[in-house]
Amino acid sequence: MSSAAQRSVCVCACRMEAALRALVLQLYDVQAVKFGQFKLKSGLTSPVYFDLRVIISHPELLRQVSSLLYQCAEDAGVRFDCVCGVPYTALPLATIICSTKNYPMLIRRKEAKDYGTKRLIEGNIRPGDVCLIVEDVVTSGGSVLETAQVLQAEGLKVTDAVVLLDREQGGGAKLAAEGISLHPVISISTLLSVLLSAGRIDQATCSSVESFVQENQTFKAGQENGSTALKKKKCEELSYGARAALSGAHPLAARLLRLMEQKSSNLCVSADVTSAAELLELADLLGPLVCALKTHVDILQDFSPEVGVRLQELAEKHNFLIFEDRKFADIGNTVKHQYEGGVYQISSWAHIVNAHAVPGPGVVEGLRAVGQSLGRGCLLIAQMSSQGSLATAEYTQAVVKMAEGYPDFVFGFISGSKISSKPEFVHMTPGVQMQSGGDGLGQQYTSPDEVIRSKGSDIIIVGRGIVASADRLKAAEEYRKAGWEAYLSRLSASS
Ligand code: S5P
Repeated sequence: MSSAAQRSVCVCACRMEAALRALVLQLYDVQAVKFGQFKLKSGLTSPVYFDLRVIISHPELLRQVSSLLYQCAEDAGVRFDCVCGVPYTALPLATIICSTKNYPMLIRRKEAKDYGTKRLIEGNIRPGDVCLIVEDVVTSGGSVLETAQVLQAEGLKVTDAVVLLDREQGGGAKLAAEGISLHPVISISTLLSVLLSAGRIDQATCSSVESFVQENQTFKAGQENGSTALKKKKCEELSYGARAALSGAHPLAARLLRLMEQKSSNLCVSADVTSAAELLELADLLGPLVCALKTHVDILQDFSPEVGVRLQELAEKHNFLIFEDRKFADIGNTVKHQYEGGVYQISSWAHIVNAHAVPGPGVVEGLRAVGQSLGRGCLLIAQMSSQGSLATAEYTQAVVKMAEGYPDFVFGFISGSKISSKPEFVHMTPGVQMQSGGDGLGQQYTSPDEVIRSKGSDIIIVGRGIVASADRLKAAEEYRKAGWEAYLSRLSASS
């Protein structure tokens, strides 16, 4: 670098430092930062309190903070397509960034409206876009993460967040463990040292805040202060095999994850054929390549109890699970009968069934009353692949919550992407074909690579991509390979 260039970098850095110093003093002067004894929401008494809401009463300061937040993202080389502020204090900050820098904005609602569209995000959502999160203060990182999860459930990517003030209590580490880089404009240490050197606070105040920060780390000691290996493990994606060994894994999920690892397959074939002979032929032909075989038993023209028995034999022979895609959606008492009795006696031969959550927890309880003692498991339908699906982000989140209430029976989801960060849950995604497009009846297709690598799902469900192919075995092998390679590259990207 030439000496002139070096000088200009130095001038820039000094200017930036001066700007930050002036900002800290202004924040103090408008009482956005206060020292004393403050009772926090958590019940703790803190020697420092931040109330950045006051900055909306100071237009010049509001503009300055917004500009520094944007500059912070720019300096870190963050690439993004749109911006979302964490409600509520960061909303005006995000608005100013978007209007001055020409970015589309999204608004996250804290509560979904109970009329109209019931959306949790306002603004035009373009799945796949990268959304930058803007926040005023980060303590544990919880609010940023919550907003990120709502955005991710809508198909947006969240890789970075900018924050005006990092309290340095573990929020950065927590977000990093979730794959989000936090970029603070000011850290609490910088704030303290500026205020101390300007004589706004004394050494005793400064020390008491420092001790408070140190003693109130929110990211658990083992994760934050442990060995590098431990920290790395937290950020790394667990393999299917490792997830099978988790103590909280449902026995059927563990069996499924284990056999996926053994067979190098995250492919579930949707055997949507209408004759029993063809179904059994398909199960025998593709059995070695799949982790699960999905049936719609009620489309068979010639079902007999023999079909269930033969399917079980083939599942044993080729080591796969049988998933009856019955999509139960009634009150508990009715689904109990539908699962256990009638013509199909589904619980006697299907390892896995699925259910809509729309009736409420009773649907799970009815199914569980039949299936749990048989060692069966259930997937809740949290999202659908079809165009115009009414499953909103709020609905999907409620389904995840419902699933968490039944860990002894519900072990995962039918969803378009990973919707729960709990590694015990298995995500299965339908609407998969190598080519994008649809079927003219509302089905929408995504590629195996997109589903597994980008959307973080675990299992691809492929129907006509294989069943309608002239060479079903060859097509199944292509899908198995594509799904598995996507999984391997996802694993290596996280390590
Ligand atoms: O949202 C969904 C849920 C399911 S289970 N979308 C789906 O397509 N399915 C099922 O997956 C559907 O009933 C069908 O059996 C399979 C997809 O078949 P394909 O031929 O379109 O791959």
